[in-house]
Amino acid sequence: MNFDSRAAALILSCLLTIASHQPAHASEATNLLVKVHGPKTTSFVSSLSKLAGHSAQISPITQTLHDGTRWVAVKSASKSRTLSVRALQSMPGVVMVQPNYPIRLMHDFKLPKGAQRDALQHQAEAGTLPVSLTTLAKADNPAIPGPSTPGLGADSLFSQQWGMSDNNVVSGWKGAQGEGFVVAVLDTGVDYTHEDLVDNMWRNPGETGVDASGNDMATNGIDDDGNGYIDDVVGWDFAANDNKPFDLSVTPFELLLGGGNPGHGTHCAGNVAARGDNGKGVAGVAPKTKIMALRFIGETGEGSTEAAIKAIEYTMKMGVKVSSNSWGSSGEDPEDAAGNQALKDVLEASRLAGQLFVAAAGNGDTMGVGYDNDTNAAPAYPASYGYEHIISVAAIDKGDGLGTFSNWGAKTVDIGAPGVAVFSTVVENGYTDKVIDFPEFNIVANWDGTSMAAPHVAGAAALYWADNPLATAADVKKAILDSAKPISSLQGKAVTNGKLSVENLMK
Ligand SMILES: [Ca+2]
Ligand SMILES: [Ca+2]
Ligand SMILES: [Ca+2]
Repeated sequence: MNFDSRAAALILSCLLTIASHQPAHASEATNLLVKVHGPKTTSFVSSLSKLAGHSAQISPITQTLHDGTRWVAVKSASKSRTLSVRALQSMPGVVMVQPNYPIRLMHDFKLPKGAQRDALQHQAEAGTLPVSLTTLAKADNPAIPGPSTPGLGADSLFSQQWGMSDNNVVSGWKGAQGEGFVVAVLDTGVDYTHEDLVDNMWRNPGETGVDASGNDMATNGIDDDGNGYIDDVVGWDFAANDNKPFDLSVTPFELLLGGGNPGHGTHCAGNVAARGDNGKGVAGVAPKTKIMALRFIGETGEGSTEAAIKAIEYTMKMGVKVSSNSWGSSGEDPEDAAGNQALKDVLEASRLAGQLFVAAAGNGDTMGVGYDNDTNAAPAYPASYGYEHIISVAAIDKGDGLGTFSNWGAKTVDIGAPGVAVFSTVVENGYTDKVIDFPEFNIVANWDGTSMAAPHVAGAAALYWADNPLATAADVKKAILDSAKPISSLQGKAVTNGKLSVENLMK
């Protein structure tokens, strides 16, 4: 099959992250999450240390939860020294043990077997691949630019963002434009040096300015605000464990042959809050809101439940109200009755903290459930978890059609938003609606996915909440859902039967 003709099918196969299934009840493992009675955490850690000696690394990953428990990550030091699940389960204070479910970008974006793939491989072996296919968009972890003054002027590429006109966001900007508000983007990171994002990056006030010795707190190597993270100025990288949540992507060649991250988080961040009216590029739904970059999926498209939980914990610690979540976990295999309880527990904590959790409804094709997937019947997590602070977002196209790949669900999907051929920011000062664009090889695919739709809703939540600071998460969700514009493609397929309307929301 020709890749180009498959573009619709491949649409964002890579753009929603999904956890792969691993045996949940393996008797031995090297990487586990353990739920412990909170007061017993210290004694658990010390007795486990004694039991496992130096063969295990033990680290708490949540605060004490509403039920008095907390989650601890337990890893054996080497693959050959596995941990006995039974031994862990029988330890005093242990409530349950589960796998540290992987969360990863789907890899089926890669070229299927066939002539095109063979030709690329042949060229790679011959060393004749074009440089454009083997070059990273940008090297990892560039320095974090200091604060600067945003420019002024029209966003010259704004007209290419069909989703912004569809929502009539401009009419929603008559009042506030999301000033003073922060949205956390939990994803593959963000190109925080991008000209249209840099001035909207969140700056941790506790790591900004100078310390008592006159050194820049952003780079002094000290955890100045005592939140457990050193020099976390614009967010944190929970995948690489450093203070630069840069959106490192693989080369186009690697993406085509082996899969990986195509710069997903930077595209999502632009939809939330690319800087508006700065004389550059595009504008997000909330053009003056700040983006907190929380990277928990790496360049190969892999992350973990542990890293996702730490990112959510970080948002709570830093008082964030809205997070944008274009990723999925499938630790809820029907054969795995316990499911991803650790993820569920931290989502309940997020609900209790008064947050709004905006989630991509999921792309059925990438989840192995096929097109036209009804999440009432085949749920997609975290979007389909029943917590009332989640807004589950389907993808619609320019003509109000439901994206062919998009999940839907009369009770489990709330609303539609732009998610087909979405134009936004990409790594290294780029702007595009194409994930990959090599017409000379007949390889072209759009930025399509519920991954792209969710950030539009997160941006809308920021706009509304900035304007209504006394509102609760429930109020904001109700306002967004109540102002949805009905469209025929979502009749009976979403709670609202309709799509996001920033214009109606901000009236
Ligand atoms: Ca810190
Ligand atoms: Ca510091
Ligand atoms: Ca701009």
